[in-house]
Amino acid sequence: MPLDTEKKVSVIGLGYIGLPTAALIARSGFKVLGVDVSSHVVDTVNSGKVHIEEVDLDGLVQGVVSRGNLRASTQVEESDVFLIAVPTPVSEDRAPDISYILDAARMLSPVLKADDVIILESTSPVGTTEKVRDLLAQLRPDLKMPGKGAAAADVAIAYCPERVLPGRILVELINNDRCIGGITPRCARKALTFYRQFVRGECITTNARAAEMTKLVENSYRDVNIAFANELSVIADGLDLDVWEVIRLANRHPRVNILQPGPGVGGHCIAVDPWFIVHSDPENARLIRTAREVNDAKIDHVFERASRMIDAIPGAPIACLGLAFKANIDDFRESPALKVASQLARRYGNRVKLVEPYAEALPMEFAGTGAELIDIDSAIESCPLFVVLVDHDVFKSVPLDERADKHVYDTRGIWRDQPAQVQNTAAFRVAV
Ligand code: SAJ
Repeated sequence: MPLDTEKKVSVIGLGYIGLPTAALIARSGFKVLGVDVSSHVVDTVNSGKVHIEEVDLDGLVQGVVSRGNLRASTQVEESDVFLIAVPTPVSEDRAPDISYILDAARMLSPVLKADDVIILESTSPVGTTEKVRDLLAQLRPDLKMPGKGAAAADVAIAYCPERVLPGRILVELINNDRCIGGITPRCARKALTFYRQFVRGECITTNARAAEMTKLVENSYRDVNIAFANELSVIADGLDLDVWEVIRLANRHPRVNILQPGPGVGGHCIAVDPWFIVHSDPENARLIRTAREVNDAKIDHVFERASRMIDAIPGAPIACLGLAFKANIDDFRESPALKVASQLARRYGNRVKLVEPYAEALPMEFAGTGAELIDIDSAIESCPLFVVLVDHDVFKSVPLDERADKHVYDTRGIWRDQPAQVQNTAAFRVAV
């Protein structure tokens, strides 16, 4: 199919999803306007730079900005396709907050015209795309909205969740299958035509509500499965078993595939999205809620267990390895490692040394604690106690002879060759 690159695309929200998406669409030849409320983000993008760390994103943005295919603004302009990729946080009481999505709809409504396509990509509770449609119907009574009355609609509205893994965003944006839910089948077809121009994965159409739920289900599925691994690890701690060994052996069964335990579940997706389902049906979402609770409780378990190791060796400096929510990225959102390390810093003050190759300065959670950021070599030189919180490659590559005498609590199972007498196990606790 020839590219319809005469069309102008506006991407509202230039975050972890919006910016890579905008840059990829621009690389396909479309003229793309990235819209963000932050003038810092807008200025950064217009200068060909990026404000987030993601593999290969800097070169891509630099290229499309210099060719004039991507520019950024705080103001939305007339376009043919509007793609909304703004955050949907949960509030204190675990209710989803769709106000940024509705703000984006309000922002684009004055420039909306017949034949435009509006696509929501933000993770959303079921029914949000219809709410966007209802808001636009209210703001633009001159345009016929889809699913309202029998007449053909003037604009198309669809929901198409992103599914990309941080660290692999650009590859997965192109290659992953997409699920495209239209308010009507015609909306889905229009959105499909757009995605086919830059997505290589299969694009499957459905209705908007099913697509919204699909996204939430994917992340809840993973949360439930990680909760199983985390629950096993707490049980294994009590029984003084090596949980990684047990999982490795159990996974030899042809129909068993247990995930890996860690200090908890972080990131802005898996630790958040299941609450959207719980909120929409609290009575029936029992397993999904419990999984969230199990994964959150793992953070407290790790903190308590690390404290027991630290209390056994009074006064010794403690190296906490990693603050990011997972390996090899600079994203600290909802990070269990950051939560454990900051609690340790509040309890043990300047004894706590943080090693995080992806941080230039300590996050504000450590303000006033006396904890400091050091590199891995200084930690090996100066710290007898280690709490491994993130499985960054640089930590994995520390050879045994450099850490054989360290007391280690390894929440990620990357240093399983550590001598038993210095691992934070029941045997260690008896020895000290
Ligand atoms: N984790 C474990 N054990 C595991 C796997 C992960 O403890 O075996 C932890 C990680 O350390 C991290 C958290 O879970 O703290 C989440 O990491 P992740 O790599 O599983 O996922 P995210 O949050 O980076 O990305 C997820 C992906 N969803 C699924 O795999 C179903 C991604 O495809 C989504 O696009 C993304 O959420 C999103 O934006 O929703």
